[in-house]
Amino acid sequence: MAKKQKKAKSKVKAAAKKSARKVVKLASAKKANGNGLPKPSNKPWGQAGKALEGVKILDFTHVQSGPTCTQLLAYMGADVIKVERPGAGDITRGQLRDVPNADSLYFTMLNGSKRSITIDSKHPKGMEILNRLIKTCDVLVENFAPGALDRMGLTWDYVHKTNPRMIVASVKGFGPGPYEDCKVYENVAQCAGGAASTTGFREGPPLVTGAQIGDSGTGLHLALGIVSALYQRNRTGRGQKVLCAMQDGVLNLTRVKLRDQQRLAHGPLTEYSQYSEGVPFGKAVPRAGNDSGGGQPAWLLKCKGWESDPDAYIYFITQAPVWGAICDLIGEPTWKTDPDYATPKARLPRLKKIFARIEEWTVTKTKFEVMDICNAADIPVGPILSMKEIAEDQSLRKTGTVVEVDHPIRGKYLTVGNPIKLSDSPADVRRSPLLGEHTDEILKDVLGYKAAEIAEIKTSGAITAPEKKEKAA
Ligand code: CAO
Repeated sequence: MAKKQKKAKSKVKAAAKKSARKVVKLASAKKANGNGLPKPSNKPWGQAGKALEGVKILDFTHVQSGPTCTQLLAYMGADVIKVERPGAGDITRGQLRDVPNADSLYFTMLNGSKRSITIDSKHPKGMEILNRLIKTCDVLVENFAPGALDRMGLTWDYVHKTNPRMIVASVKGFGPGPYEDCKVYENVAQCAGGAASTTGFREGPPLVTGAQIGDSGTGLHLALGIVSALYQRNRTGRGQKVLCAMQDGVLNLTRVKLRDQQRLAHGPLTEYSQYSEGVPFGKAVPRAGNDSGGGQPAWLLKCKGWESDPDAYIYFITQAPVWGAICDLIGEPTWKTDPDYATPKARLPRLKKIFARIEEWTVTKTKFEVMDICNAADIPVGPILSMKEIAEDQSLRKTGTVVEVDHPIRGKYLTVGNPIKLSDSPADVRRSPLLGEHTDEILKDVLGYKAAEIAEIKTSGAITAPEKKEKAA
């Protein structure tokens, strides 16, 4: 037994040495050519390996924020090993189920291109396996409630001592401060990050948005933190902690409203339709309905069919440089020279009237006709696309932004591929793993366990559901 452990230890050590050698290799390449880079590859584009090839992620994430991050890293070529609780797995496997007994779309659309291993982190043998993973992997990503990782025994000090190269990346609801111990879900972050108070209509209550800026938004921030830490590790040889608080992530995405909060001290926000309606501003940034949020006044306008189609709308931007083209299009050529309309400043108090007139024109056309006509004249507009239209959009399928994958239990489903396109690292979008689907291969190929050891692990209860533990006992 002791011999076996020694052997396993030396295997893990060898893997750690190998990754250390990589860093040394990079350092000597630096000496060789002065800029730290190898010679440019002459392999065809897309065949020189994936961007994050060789990076191993110990994925301790669940629900949405963390899984968004690790799915993106998997699309970029990292080997993402998702650790799940035996018998249960990520809670979203069973949430919002549409097909009985099949992993939900909630889970499958956030966990593609990953491998799944079941490990009970509260079982001594389970912790032994986790220790090997920590020694072997480059990044540990987690989004447990505050303190949960520490309660498992995986404190930063412990992980850093076990593998000084490991990057430990976390999503939490709040950063250090009065709310740091709180559990947080998407809409809590939208509310605390300033998005909800600035979304919706002035007369209505605060509104949360359908875009998951708290969860997926913070997951994207975390992914950037991780690749930056990996890059820095090439120089320093050591890992670091990466923390993204959901409140911070939402605020980052809502920064234009903090901009407006400061502008408010110097006078009314003239591009808000509230200004053109003569409604005074209060002390905080108000909700601005469908106002643009930028320097070019804009609004949502009805198109042909709006009476029966809830998505027959176009978003119309009255960009100043194309004001003349807009006037010609809507049949108001005199507005090009009329001092009440000719300049952006003159138009600001009249926006309501202007958009009403533009709508008289858009309502005679479908949103796609408005799109075609306006884009031909260089006028920026956006059709309100329903999810049905997006799901059926062939151009999104062609670019790999919407991808159909096949799942052994639920069959074919659509997922969102990699929205970030790398010309030399095309995304490899694969279906999500079944619970524990790769347990054996990870134990054997990644962690170097022998068949007899794997058999022992299986009966120990460290990787199986509690019912099976009872049977085995
Ligand atoms: N084996 C054994 N135990 C495991 C395990 C495993 N493989 N994986 C997880 N667990 C345990 C943890 O140890 C923890 O147990 P303790 O609380 O006893 O220490 C528990 O499962 C999970 O903890 P949790 O508190 O994270 O889960 P929750 O469902 O109660 O809370 C959430 C969920 C999302 C509110 C919370 O995780 C959180 O606030 N996360 C940070 C913010 C975040 O990412 N929110 C976005 C979620 S998506 O909307």
